[in-house]
Amino acid sequence: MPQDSADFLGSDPIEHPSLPRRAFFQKLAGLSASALAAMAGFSLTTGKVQAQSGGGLKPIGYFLGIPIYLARLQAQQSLQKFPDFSSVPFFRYKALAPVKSLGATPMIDIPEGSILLVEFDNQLPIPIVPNLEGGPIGPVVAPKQKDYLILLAPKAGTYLIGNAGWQVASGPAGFGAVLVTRPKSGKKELWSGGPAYDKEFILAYHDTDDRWNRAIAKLTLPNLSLYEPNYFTVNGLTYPATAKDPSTKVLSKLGDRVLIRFANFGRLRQSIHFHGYHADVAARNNVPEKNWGPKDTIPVPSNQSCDVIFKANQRGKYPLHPHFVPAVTANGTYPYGTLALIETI
Ligand SMILES: [Cu+2]
Repeated sequence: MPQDSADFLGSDPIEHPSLPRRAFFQKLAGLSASALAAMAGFSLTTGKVQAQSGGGLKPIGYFLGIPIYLARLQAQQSLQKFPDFSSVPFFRYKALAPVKSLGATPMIDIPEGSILLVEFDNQLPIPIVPNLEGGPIGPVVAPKQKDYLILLAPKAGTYLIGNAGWQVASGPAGFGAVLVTRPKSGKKELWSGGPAYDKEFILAYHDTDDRWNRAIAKLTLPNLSLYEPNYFTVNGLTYPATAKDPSTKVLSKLGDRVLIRFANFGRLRQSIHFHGYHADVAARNNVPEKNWGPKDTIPVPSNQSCDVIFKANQRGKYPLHPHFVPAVTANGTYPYGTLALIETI
């Protein structure tokens, strides 16, 4: 590894704002995976995970009555072709079955309050430090090694799993997995007693300066003082693929209450604009919004989530896109990028 990349790649994990449960998280994260496995009376290597009809995970064991879930992700490099005929290297978490993949973005779906072990199989030539934004930071996972991020699933909501080890370059590089925790009520509501919905979508945004990714692919340090993103993806996809993929085509029936969980892994703050409908913000970064009111543009800060609900009160096809022109282009060519479609039938 070149010497000049040492600071960037081997740097200490960044500090994150606290969650109320952070103290508990860290206590739990302090246990090794094998210690936790021993206490729970099962072996991680023989623990079986089976797919559920809903695509969720099944518990692999229990600890003091609390269900334990295992989700497996692999960190790998890929080369993505864009409609401007360029190919850009990305460094992403890939979902390993039965973890679902929304486009290229893994989605872990478990009940709130459960114990989650996320296994990271690092196939990259450089270490990663997986983390939950605002929550625990996992171990350093060396190249070609596996290790676990262990956490207590926070209250029902939408959370971001990133790579604290690469600091500001992590999102642009492509890292990101969404953690959705479900309310104990078992109902289609954001949290127990919270806003209800009929259909649900998860849209995860990334912005990328391809010069950064090309530098990282050569194991060199990007010019961190200059960030001019020119590629933009939602669930790892770009328009027109976004208009066809079931994860990014917001398809519903007239009268449905449609929940969209926005997750922004990029460095830019996005302002996501609706055509055809107004949406209510239900929670910003899992903090319930007290003052509801119809909005056609929803700010989603970097490394945060925002849960919005709109009523599909008219039929038709309408664009849904960040209100930032470069974000609907591929290196300046329009219309690509994070342009997506809402269709109500
Ligand atoms: Cu528009």
